[in-house]
Amino acid sequence: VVPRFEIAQRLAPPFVNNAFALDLVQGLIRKPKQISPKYFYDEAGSALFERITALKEYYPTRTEIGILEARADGIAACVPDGAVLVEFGSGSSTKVRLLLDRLPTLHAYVPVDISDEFLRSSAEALQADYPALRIAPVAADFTQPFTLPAAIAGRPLVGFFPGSTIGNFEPADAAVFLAHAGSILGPGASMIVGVDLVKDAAILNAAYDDGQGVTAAFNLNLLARANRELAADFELAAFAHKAFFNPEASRVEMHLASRRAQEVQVAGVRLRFGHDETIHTENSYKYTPDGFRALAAQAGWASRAVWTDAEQLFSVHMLTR
Ligand code: AVJ
Repeated sequence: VVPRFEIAQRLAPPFVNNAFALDLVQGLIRKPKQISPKYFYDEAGSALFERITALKEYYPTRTEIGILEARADGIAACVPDGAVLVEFGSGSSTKVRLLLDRLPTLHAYVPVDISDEFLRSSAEALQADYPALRIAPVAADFTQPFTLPAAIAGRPLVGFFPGSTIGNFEPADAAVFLAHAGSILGPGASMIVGVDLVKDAAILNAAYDDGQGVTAAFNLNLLARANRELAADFELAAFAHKAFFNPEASRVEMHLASRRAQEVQVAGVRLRFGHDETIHTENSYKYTPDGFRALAAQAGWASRAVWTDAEQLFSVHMLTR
């Protein structure tokens, strides 16, 4: 791995402090080439992800919503009166509404999100629909230490981490994140985590390579974003979307494969791609109920309950510590 300061020296002046430029060039110099999936989510990428969640092949979103609805009583029974719900990476605060509807005694909701602007507008929209709810947004990177609002001190805390976002972490990093969430929430806390399940490869492959090509566009948007933001000259038609379940690693992998040998400029740096050379853009880990319980146990959490749908596509875990 080439050190970051050496990468920075190679970037054109406007990009020396640009984290996306640094991470992308650093990742494209490596073998195999790679980049963090966090860069998928600019405005265009977030809109494409919204379209993915509505695809017939992409079962996770609707299945998790179905579990949260069908198991609302069981979930509510695990949340003490007067508790505070803390959502890690709250985005538009859509799924939490399913919980809020069933938790009338909740003291407050703390959405934590890196985008300050998005956080404010989502909190405002939520407040309009839940006028009696205390909403205390925290603008922070939820993977880093942050402080909860002082006003909620002494309240029982319940974390919420839906969407199988946990699947984007390497398993060891997922355990580190769960331990970090545990130290922020403190002893006696609970945590509700949505986790995609290991299943038949055909179902997984279709979910990440849909017939309409929306997931392909989502993957390729990484290159389009580099063209927009980093003065890059990726020819999108010269890269192919690849997505497949890797059963040994228990993860769906997404890659972008160079359709021919080519050279590309990114932030003033020339990069070479071989024919069929790939950029590894995402891992989406899948767990069995027991496998996730064991991971949570490593991070100091005990399993109180796990709910799944009838087809065993998705799971929602209730953890306590
Ligand atoms: C938002 C990380 C849960 O892994 O299923 C969807 C992202 N990637 N289609 C997932 C994604 C391709 C999604 N997560």
